[in-house]
Amino acid sequence: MGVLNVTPDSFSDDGCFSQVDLAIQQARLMVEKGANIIDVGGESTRPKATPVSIEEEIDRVIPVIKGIRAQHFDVLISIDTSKAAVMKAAVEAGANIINDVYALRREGSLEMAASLSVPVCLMHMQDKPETMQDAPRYSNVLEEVHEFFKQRIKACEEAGIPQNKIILDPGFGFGKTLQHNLNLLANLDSFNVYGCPVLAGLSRKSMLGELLHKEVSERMLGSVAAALLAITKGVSIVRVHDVEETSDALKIYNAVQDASVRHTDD
Ligand code: 8Y7
Repeated sequence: MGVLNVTPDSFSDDGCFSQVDLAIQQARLMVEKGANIIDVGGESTRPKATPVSIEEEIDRVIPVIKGIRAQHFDVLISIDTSKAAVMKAAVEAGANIINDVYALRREGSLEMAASLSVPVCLMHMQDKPETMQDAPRYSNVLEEVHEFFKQRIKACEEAGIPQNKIILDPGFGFGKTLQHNLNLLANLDSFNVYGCPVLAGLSRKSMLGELLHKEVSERMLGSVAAALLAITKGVSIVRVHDVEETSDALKIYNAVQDASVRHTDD
């Protein structure tokens, strides 16, 4: 899953291409480099980020989703939003998956996702983006994330979203300290018990910065290593910025996996 941020500052507009054209160009590049899903987001979920209105978010993401669809790329589109109205507009414009960092806990989103009948990614987050990194606390982060998944799967099923349409994500960096994140990463394989695909988003995150003492722009190799580690623990989807580099790592991994299931040289 390649990240496509369509916030006003995410593309340098040189005057020749519109923001929408640049975003579509970026999507094309990610598909060519091996992305199977493009995650389109119009609102930053970074700590301290200011929320945007429904109208503004729709104005940002819908032209990009329609544009990607018009190019007939062989790719799924996920819409990164927690707002019911944005989910509806995005799916009507051609999005295939809802990626909600609030795991359908905001007003009307559970019912909306059920009525749209597309797969949903339920991400764990403690608190909300504005304050989640102030003082994250758990008695046992792993148990609490499991408990959260059980509750959200149940809520989804009661709303008419079957388990086979659910993707689970422990939400690295969302209301978690470095130790919480490492504990979750070390035990990522424990989330495979639900029979749902697991998604991991580790790309360029501050936990990598803390471990490597590197700025965002210098975290590519760490991100690839973290993505590969997540894959070895059974995740089905990795959400990344560096599609080409991650795709190289996955090709090596897949070749070795294929060889190990064949057991012979021919
Ligand atoms: C994640 C995410 C972000 C993640 C899922 C960033 C939108 C922060 N991170 N969605 N979104 N999982 N499912 O650093 O980890 O990319 S935004």
